[in-house]
Amino acid sequence: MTKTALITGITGQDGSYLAEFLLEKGYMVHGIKRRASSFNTQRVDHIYEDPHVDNARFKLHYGDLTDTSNLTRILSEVQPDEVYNLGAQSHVAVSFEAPEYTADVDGIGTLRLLEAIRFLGLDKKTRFYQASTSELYGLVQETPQRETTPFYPRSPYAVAKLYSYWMTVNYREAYGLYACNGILFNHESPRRGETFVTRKITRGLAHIAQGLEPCLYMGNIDSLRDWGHAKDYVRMQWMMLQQDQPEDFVIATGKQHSVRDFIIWSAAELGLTLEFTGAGVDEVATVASITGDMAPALKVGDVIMRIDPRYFRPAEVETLLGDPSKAKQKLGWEPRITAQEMCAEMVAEDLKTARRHAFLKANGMDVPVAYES
Ligand code: NDP
Ligand code: GDR
Repeated sequence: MTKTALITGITGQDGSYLAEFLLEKGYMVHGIKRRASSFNTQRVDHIYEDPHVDNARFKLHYGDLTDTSNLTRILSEVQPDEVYNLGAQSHVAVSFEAPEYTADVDGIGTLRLLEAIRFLGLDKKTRFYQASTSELYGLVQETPQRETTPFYPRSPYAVAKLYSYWMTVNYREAYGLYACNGILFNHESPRRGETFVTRKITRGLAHIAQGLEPCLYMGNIDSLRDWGHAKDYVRMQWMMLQQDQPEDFVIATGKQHSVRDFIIWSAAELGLTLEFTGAGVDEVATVASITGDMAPALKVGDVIMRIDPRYFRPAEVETLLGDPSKAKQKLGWEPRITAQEMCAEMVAEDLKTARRHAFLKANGMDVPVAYES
């Protein structure tokens, strides 16, 4: 029998990969998209199906995690077997700028969904996945971080997600709902939002190499993260809802790298080696050597990265490293793509776009301008 899934955040990085994955498994996939003044479905346009065609298996509904009646109506119409709550104001730095909105969407939004499932009597039918995060560990209390490591959130985003984590546990314990938290460490891809650090680097360096931008401005480049590929991580989101009993899992690679490493890898993909000089806010990265033809706009000695304290956070999460052994033992899950392979894929995609833009610019045509990141 065809299963039905409802995905909040379907227009985001994970939502788009998860929708592809579930369609391949034969699911009917419903997603919630926000009303915006311009198109915001680029990541799922390739799987869009004309709703006028019989047996379309992909359907989008207008909605918002801040709107209880909207969520309740959609759940009532869709009657999903599985709900994946991926929707969120997901940018940690932005959560310091908009803490109340972040709490409403990332915290109370989860409660609205859980309560609607209960209110509609779907609690025996519907399984619920909550997009929890390694940001819950914040000021880390134990390394590596596992399911039992105490939480210490360090941002309005993480505090809102902590509320959702416990609400998910509470609905499982109080009402017997099949509800799970995936505590996911950072995961990236060519579809990663342009203002998260990995994509900012791959896109920025590809632009600089093609002469479209002068320099990358970064925050704390000594920050350490456990980076995986979003494709590997959405597979695990689905696996968590296929077990006999609902449980929470850490999803990570178990390997840690610095933001600086990611800059060095990305530069290497473009044929560049870098020299880092100076310290603190005065640190810069200079081109030390160039091979190949991927960076025609650069010469040895060019400064391609500077520090801008604007990108420092009021409270930083300095280091995260996950222990995915529970996921491996109980579900047989292991990441297939390494952080360096992922970096190469991201640079290759961003270079393609940058080359296209450089060609347009060279021929007197408009190209999208670089924007705030
Ligand atoms: P994205 O930022 O790429 O996607 C977020 C999605 O949420 C988008 O579809 C966005 O819509 C939607 N959204 C934002 N606000 C609302 C709202 N008020 N109502 C309904 N939908 C909304 O995030 P990712 O795909 O990277 O992450 C998915 C989830 O996993 C998020 O909850 C994130 O916090 C969490 N997470 C992510 C990790 C990562 O490393 N990627 C790690 C751990 C957890 P729109 O496209 O219109 O902006
Ligand atoms: P994070 O991801 O905060 O871990 O949250 P992000 O890529 O934004 O930052 C990672 C680290 O890089 C440092 N950094 C910078 N970050 C950004 N965005 N821009 C910069 O210029 C910059 N310079 C240095 C940051 O300070 C940080 O230490 C992501 C999101 O996807 C969350 O939704 C998710 O829950 C967590 O990952 C796990």
